[in-house]
Amino acid sequence: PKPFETTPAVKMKSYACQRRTPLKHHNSFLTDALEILAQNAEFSENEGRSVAFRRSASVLKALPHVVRSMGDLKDLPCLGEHSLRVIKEILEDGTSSEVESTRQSEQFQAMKALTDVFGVGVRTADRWFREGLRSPLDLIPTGQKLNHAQQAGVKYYNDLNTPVTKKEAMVISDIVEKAVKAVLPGAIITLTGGFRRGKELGHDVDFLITHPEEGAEERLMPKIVNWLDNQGLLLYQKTTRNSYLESKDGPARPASNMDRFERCFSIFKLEQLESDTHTETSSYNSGRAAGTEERHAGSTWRAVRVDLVVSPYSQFAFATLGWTGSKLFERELRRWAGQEKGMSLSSHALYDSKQQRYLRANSEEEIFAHLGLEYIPPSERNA
Ligand code: DGT
Ligand code: MG
Repeated sequence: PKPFETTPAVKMKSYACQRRTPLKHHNSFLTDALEILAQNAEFSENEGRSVAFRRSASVLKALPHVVRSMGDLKDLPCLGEHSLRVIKEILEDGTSSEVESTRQSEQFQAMKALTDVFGVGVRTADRWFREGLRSPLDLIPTGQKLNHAQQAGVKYYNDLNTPVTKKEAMVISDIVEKAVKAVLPGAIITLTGGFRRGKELGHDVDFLITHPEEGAEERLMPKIVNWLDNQGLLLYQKTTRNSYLESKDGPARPASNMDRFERCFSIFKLEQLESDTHTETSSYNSGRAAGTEERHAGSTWRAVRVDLVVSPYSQFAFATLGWTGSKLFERELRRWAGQEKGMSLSSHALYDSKQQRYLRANSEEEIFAHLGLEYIPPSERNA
């Protein structure tokens, strides 16, 4: 092939849920940059701008080749003027000045460090930033009022910002399996989130739990939590009850994309894997500026974020789809349902406004079919 020939245009669908997006792709040098701008927009609560950058990045992730010139982007959807400008700069100069100055700005770095604390959202981080705080370490001398989640977040800051490996996720799977089976025989446990999509590393481990007998899953979480706690496996947990039936705004139209399942945000105390204790333990705490938990070199455990969700069997397919991600893929599924199909999709149900009825599904495949979409397996939902 001639060296400067542009790659033949790829026919690309405009919704991420219409495309296959593998985990490993060819354009990280561009998508990392666009995602910095997306994150920065989130820090200033500019959601529209953030989603625009995320959609642009996602299109590049779905490309089967490296982008080498602007010509390679011809006919691609979702690439706005701003994203194109950034891409052009990177293709020509190797970096984008806007991305680099964002990355290096005091505000961006502080917002990143503060929102990296478990339990701290953008609003809180922004308030702290305006009060002069720059890192979790600043929280202690200023005597900020912290809720229980944030206290745990500060205490285990280093561990919780050390990516969870697939191996660790598997160990936690075994523990959760054991806990759930002990309190409700016959229950079904599914690993969801990034690990279901094939990621090697994650920020947490997500599980969905159900039981084939509808109703058997009610009030299950406190029992699971009790079992785990009695084994000394929990450093923190907050359980919220199922509020789906009580909600006034109708099942498929929750107030936000937050769902209403019985849910437990937790921090597990995970015994270090034999092979990791010698080689990796010290790296958890060394060389990191922030973090407040002094841990001795011989420490044999570490803190890991685990999310548990309990779903009734009749909603399990929707919950599985809703909890597998990626976040952008989920958002695009809901947008597709609403804008293209006149339907409303949540992690609980799918409502067809034209037919004025809920559409049932026993599998993710059936949900894609209801939505008129080709089935995309979890490993290709990395939008
Ligand atoms: P990571 O960062 O490695 O944990 O990556 P993910 O993709 O596992 O992200 P995570 O754990 O934040 O969330 C897993 C998926 O679950 C995410 O793609 C969307 C969904 N999800 C997270 N929180 C909620 C929620 O409150 N409600 C609903 N409906 N879905 C949620
Ligand atoms: Mg996750």
